[in-house]
Amino acid sequence: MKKKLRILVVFFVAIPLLVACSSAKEKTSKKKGDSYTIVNTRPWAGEGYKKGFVENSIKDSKIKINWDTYLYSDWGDKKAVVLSGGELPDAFWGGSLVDSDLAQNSEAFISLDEYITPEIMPNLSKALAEDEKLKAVATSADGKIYSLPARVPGRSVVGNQLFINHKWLDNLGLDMPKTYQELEDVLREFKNKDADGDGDSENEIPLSGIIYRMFLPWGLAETTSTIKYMSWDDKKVVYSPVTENYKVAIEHLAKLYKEGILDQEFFTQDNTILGAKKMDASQIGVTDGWVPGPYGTEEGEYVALPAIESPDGNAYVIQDVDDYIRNQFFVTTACKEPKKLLSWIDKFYTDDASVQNFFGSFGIGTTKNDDGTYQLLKPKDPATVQDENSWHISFRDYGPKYVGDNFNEKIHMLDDDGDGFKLKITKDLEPFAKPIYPSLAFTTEEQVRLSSLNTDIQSFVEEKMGEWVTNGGVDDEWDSYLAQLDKMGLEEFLTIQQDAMDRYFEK
Ligand SMILES: [Ca+2]
Repeated sequence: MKKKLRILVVFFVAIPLLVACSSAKEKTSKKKGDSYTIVNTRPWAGEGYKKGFVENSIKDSKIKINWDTYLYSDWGDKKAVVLSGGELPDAFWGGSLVDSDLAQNSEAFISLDEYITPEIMPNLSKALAEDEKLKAVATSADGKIYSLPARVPGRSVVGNQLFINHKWLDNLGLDMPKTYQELEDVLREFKNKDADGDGDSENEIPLSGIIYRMFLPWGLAETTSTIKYMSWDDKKVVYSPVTENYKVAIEHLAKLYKEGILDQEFFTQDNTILGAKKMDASQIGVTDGWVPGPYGTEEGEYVALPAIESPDGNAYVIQDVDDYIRNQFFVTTACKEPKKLLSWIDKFYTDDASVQNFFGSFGIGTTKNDDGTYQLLKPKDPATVQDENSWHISFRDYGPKYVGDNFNEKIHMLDDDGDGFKLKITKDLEPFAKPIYPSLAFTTEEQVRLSSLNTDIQSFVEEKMGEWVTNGGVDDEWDSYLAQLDKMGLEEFLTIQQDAMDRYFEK
């Protein structure tokens, strides 16, 4: 990058000699340099995401962007080198860095507060003034903003959810379960009978997937927190694995395991093995996921399981998505003129831009109607689903964007495809969704300490989780388990997070 800057300087010095009549204003802007390098990470190769809004807005802003792009599969190895290699880029796009990167390299990044003004960033300033959650998500523990936030359009309230094999229900003449007891009875039938009808009553796996998502009936839902198993109640942090509900849940899951209802490989299989099982609809009765589609060729056998009434009378659903996302744009100390860069970035914070950068630009992935609503376009390749296509033709989950409340009402989705389909299959679950665990910001010291405490605590909790579900013993060992967690610093672990949550709600 330094080399490129030097070439630019030489070039601009020569310009006035040749173009004597160029305006003073233009010269000033060019002298300061208007070329920026941005590190960006992508799931796949391809440049489709730049077409339309991105290219046009760059042109309109009279700047040049050099995208330093890495595939997700390579970025893990390259990140440390890019952050410490001496030649920093001007900025990092969303998806490339997380809180701990900022904490460990804080000297590499500038605070953006002085640029978030109605003059330089009118759209973002307005959004931050109107939306307290956006501000809380963006603000660091020291009260400053080091990375820009986003609120994405088109997001369902419920993310991952449970699916049931309705062909198995039909084969055995069973009704869709509505309570946890009915679900358990259905799973037991799946286990004891030839649910898939292949003549073998021993080859069904009634329940498999990600273990923590099976804790739902006890109100222990997975959250988006970077620390696993965190929950909260009335602004107080709760570590689920030390609650009474968790203990009861473990006892029930141990019972299901012993009966062969819970996948016997639950704790030993990796994602590849689990993924292969999910691809074969003849193997699993109930499992989790984003949509039933990825379960392979027999897609259509699975339908969304309704919110199941738990023994306590409530129904719970998985809560693992948030439409508010932090860390979507970082500016480094290498950036010579952040003002111009950020004034371009501000263009991403309008409704039109947010739609285009999540679903694809107008004429490519979307159109804007005269009444102010938006229409999603079918992918050119009919074999591609819309949400996957959107990842190809937009920044999708990453990068600056913002829409207000109830914005989804303005988007005409494709009913049976991608995001439209997801919204359809989560609609009945929405009333049961609880507010998502807040995206907490930690100081550098807190972040380091928390990571260190969590390493021991999480590995101990998961070791015991697997042991108790497969071999039993949770009741006998519960007290010594709690004592061990105390020794591992559970109190400090919770205090750090409570302090962050208190700060979050003060903002
Ligand atoms: Ca069978």
